[in-house]
Amino acid sequence: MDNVMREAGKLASIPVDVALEYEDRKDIMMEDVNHHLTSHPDIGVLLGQNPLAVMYDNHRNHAMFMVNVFKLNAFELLAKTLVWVYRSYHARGFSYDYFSLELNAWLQAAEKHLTPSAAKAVGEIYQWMLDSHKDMVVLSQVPADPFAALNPAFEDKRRLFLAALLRGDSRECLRQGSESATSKKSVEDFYLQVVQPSLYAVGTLWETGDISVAQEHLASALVARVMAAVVSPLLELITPPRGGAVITAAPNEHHELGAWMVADFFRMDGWDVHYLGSNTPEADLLKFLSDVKPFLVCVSVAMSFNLEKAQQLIASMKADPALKDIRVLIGGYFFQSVPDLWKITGADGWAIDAAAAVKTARDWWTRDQR
Ligand code: B12
Repeated sequence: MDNVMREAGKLASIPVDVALEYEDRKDIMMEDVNHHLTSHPDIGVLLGQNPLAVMYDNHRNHAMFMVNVFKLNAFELLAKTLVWVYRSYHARGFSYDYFSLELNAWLQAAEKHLTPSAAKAVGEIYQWMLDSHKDMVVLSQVPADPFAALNPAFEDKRRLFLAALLRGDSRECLRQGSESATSKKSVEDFYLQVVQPSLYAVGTLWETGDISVAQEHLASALVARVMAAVVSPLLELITPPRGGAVITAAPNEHHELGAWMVADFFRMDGWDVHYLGSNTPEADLLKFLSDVKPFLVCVSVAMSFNLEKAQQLIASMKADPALKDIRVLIGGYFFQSVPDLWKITGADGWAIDAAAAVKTARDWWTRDQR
């Protein structure tokens, strides 16, 4: 993976006007790609007998994702995501040959529908993806271990909690929560050593086709119940000696548990927390920030296609004299695997998890109080 990431890091930047041209022409290019693949004589085998709608959906996501990649020149993110695409679609029956055919079809569509200079710039990225095909096949077969590099003392708890989530056993999840989360320190460990890795494991199982979206929904709903029923009551009595913190998922972002966990860590650290949950629209968030005037805002992004939304939000804040001094901390799952990606969002800082988020915020706060 290191090699592929290095090569991705060397790809030539895409000029802004080329990224905008790709965005403008993406639908017509997608029609060509859909047509090209639908008329392939072996399409049934290529898609592993999945309905065509699944492929169309993939092409729509691909176009949206590539707009982000080109606008942000986020080629390491592209490399990581390509491995994920190969793994998750192959697990659902797509053949590896489908990916080469699809990427070739995008290359041809770019040549047909973009101006020659834009087609050349974009074409170089597609050609790199095509050249990386064999690496992608190999890398996507390397099994991910979401429990690696964690404190072994919590190994049993993790396995039991994950098993209960997968069985949909709410009683057992609540029982484990009540037993594990009894004080500030134990909540921190329960969140970071048990709940978060269990959810990552749920994601990996979905990615490899071992569980359905319904089971993923069930698991996240159970976690939300445990957090609300067991942890929240422990946090209510902490008086805020520090500043205000608005914590939200980015516009269009539907993953909320990471932001929620961050919010709970801030509560335990004595901040005056306003937790807004998922998918807060930009205009409403800006208005809320100017009403509340917090010391900082935490923005959570889990899906790469929401990166640009977060970037726009932060740009709007920085352009507004009333909001420009509010510190912006950004985080979320995929920032963990692409070093420095957070910098393209324009945020003031990034943190890998809820504990690190609080530490960064506290450093900023302490420095400002001097
Ligand atoms: C639960 C879940 C869902 C739930 C979310 C429910 C909810 N109420 O939040 C639902 C079902 C809605 C969902 C939907 C989808 N999901 Co989903 N989901 C997950 C899952 C399994 C867990 C997410 C989670 O809660 N993690 C636990 C939290 C605690 O971890 P965290 O978010 O990383 O947060 C920590 C840090 O990142 C950090 N942090 C987070 N935010 C912030 C903010 C700041 C400021 C800071 C400093 C730090 C910080 O601190 C947190 C605590 O330590 C992940 C797997 C994963 N690896 O995370 C997939 C995952 C994120 N989903 C994925 C996908 C593909 C999807 C879907 C497209 C399809 C699907 N699987 O259903 C849709 C997209 C929906 C959409 N339009 O946005 C992929 C994304 C892959 C990629 N390449 O981008 C993942 C990684 C699964 C996988 N392995 O393939 N999902």
